[in-house]
Amino acid sequence: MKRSKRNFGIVTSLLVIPLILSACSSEAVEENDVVRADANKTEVIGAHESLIQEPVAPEVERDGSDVYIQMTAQITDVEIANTYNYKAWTFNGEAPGPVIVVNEGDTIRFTLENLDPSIPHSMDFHAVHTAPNKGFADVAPNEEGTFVFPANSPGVFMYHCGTDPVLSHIANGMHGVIIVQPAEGYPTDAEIDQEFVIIQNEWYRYNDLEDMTNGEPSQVVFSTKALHDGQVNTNGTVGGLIDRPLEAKAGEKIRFYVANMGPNEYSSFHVIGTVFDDVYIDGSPFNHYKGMQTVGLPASGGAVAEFTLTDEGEYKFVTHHFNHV
Ligand SMILES: [Cu+2]
Repeated sequence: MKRSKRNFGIVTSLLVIPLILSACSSEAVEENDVVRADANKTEVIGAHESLIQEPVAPEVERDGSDVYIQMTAQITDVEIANTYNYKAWTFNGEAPGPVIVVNEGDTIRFTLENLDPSIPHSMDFHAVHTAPNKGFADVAPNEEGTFVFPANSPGVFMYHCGTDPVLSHIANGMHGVIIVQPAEGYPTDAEIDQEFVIIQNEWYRYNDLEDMTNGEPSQVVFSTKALHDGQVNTNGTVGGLIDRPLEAKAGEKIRFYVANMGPNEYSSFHVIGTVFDDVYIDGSPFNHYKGMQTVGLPASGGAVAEFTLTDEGEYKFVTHHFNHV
């Protein structure tokens, strides 16, 4: 596999794009119940070998402050780069998984349906308080598990599969964002004209825990998840937003719900050609900062980042760790 990395986005008078390019090829050879795609320990679990499970949309239904959320763990090919499909371990067939939005004070009644025929998966919501051995417990293949959590902390949170080895489950694609909207809103709500979800994650050599642990990411990518009807929804694909840049008008105030899935890299999130007027670290209204050039996002970190593009044009966003750009 050839490794190359580029990671930045573009904003126009219209808005943003992230991208990365890389090339990769794999050639599968069966070995016991594992398929080794090359000498670099690229391992497809035998039961996953020819498995492409059609993405199943999440179900979210509200009954008062009870929110019933049904999601799937499933195996799906995700295009990481042109001609390079990664047999991702996913939530609902997307990597990153679909964005989930609830309100502060809601009770999340969550069901995980594990469609993977071979290994257990689970759900770890960073937005909740629970005993992980109970609330984030493994769900066996072809079974489902139901868990109940209060969502009492507003913010932009990561969710991910917490099944051992967690690094493999996250790096193979099982991560996403849950937004808990603050009960009293953000002080800048009335100023916002457009809002988008932006997620950074990195990819490694296929299902190679050694590479995930000690290697360098082969791709560092941005994606966007549809927050409103008609918005673009992408996977963590190199250049995924280049062909379909996010759009806004010059002078509009833009809000990004931005999060870094890692699993390993820090993100120094920066939009070239502007300054973040208002930032809420981890999306908490209490963590209100002004005038930030770059928003630091540790692995699993999130933020609400707001800015205005005064001049018409194309604006890129990057992680300012330029070895990844
Ligand atoms: Cu998993």
